[in-house]
Amino acid sequence: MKIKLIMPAWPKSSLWGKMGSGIPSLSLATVAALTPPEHEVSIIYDEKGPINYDDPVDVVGMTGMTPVSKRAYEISAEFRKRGVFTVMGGIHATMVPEEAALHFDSVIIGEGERTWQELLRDYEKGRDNVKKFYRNDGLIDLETESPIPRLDFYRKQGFFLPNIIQTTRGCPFNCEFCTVTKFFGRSYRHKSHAQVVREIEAMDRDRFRGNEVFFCDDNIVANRNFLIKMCDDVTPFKINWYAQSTAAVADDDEVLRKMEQAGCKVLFVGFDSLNQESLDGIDKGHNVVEKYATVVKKFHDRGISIHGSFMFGFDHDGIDVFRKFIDFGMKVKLDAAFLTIVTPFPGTRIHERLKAEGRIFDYDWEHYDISTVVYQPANLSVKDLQEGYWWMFREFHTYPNIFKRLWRSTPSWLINPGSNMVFKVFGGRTFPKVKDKERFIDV
Ligand code: B12
Repeated sequence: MKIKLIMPAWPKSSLWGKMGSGIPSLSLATVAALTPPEHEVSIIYDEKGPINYDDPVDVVGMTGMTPVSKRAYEISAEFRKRGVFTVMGGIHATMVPEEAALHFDSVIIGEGERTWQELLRDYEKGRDNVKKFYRNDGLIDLETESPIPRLDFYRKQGFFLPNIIQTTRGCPFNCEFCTVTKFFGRSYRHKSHAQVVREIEAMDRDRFRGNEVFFCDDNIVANRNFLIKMCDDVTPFKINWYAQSTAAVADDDEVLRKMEQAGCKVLFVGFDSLNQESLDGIDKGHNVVEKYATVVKKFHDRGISIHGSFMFGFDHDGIDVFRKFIDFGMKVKLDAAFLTIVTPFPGTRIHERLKAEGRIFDYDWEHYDISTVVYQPANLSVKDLQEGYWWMFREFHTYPNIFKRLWRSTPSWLINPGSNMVFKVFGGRTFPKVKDKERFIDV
């Protein structure tokens, strides 16, 4: 059987649509690895060129976040016109399976281990045997059931960070805006240490940038013992690695020391807000704003750069949040930042709440691109939130501000200047200049 796995492109009008994917999809590399070897499988990035709808193929599988879902539905429609069987899995399909089922022949809800193979077996018995929905009973055993992802598909495809690995799944927290705990429940599982080592060994690390590895765990620091042992396993590989974590790990000197020793160079930290009331309001009270500057310093002292994630437009946010962010980012020399407007993704508690309050005015998933206001904020007008965000994004990425933040900063020569320049160039092309910006500065 011939199977195509496709990553649909982001809307061209969005920041991510313009930037393109620097990191390839581990979701599709994992599904490819789960595909029995008798089938011919390929992975295609929609953003990298036109899809050949007439290429003979039996099954098309797609994944995707919410903002790409409309494009996924378009691609599926083209294949279905030609009689090809289409399947959708991943985060968006899992959060709104009934919607996805309107556009796909079948939907995989949740993890694809077990269910993908079950679907393919059913398909081989005849298309009529394939169910509309597949869902595992419970979660898979990550220690024994996870395959080595087929990263070989991404070689020579021009990805910025082609080597990716996931060692754990889940997060012990349940922040109002996040889908992770909805997807996995409050579970936190990890792969076996032997599997982590095998996955790194299988990577193509003998070329330019090949020593850089992206850990795409939801929250890599949630199991202290596992993390410490994993750091010991990773150290001999002498890789430079990047991962996502919470700010609280900065309190644990032993863990920081291990991470530094193992080659951790960048942490993507969910600070989310500089407004403690906003954090408390979204059940993220474990983040303490007063400690943020010390947190950044502690990481920097270990040679670990911080790419902070911040959201704007929470119910307690006023017009001062944009300038406060600039002041903070400049003061602590934040190496890079993921700046987003609060986005009530389907399946999240914030989506349900804002919907119940009648505050979501836009359900076009293409606008859920994390830079567009789709709901009525409580303490800001829609215009101020949108324009304040545009102003702040551009201001954080002016050449003098990039230079001041990175000068004598942590030594990640590749990713820090790279990320800032990408945000500067593509942010500049996506977000218009704001005329009366004084209203964001003089507060
Ligand atoms: C790693 C990651 C990233 C990485 C890499 C993304 C990439 N290349 O795919 C980076 C840091 C770049 C990133 C960026 C963003 N991310 Co992100 N990211 C994740 C994270 C933590 C893990 C995704 C992953 O690779 N998991 C590992 C794979 C193996 O698991 P999986 O995707 O669940 O796939 C399994 C099943 O779902 C299923 N499956 C999936 N697809 C398919 C397809 C088929 C055919 C089948 C059969 C099965 C199947 O089988 C797989 C094996 O079990 C998720 C959280 C999460 N746990 O999902 C957020 C998440 C996907 N990201 C999210 C967001 C919002 C973003 C950003 C918009 C954030 C920002 N601040 O800018 C950007 C957008 C980037 C982009 N252009 O896509 C949201 C999406 C919400 C939504 N409803 O769309 C999530 C869910 C996080 C959250 N807190 O809610 N992200």
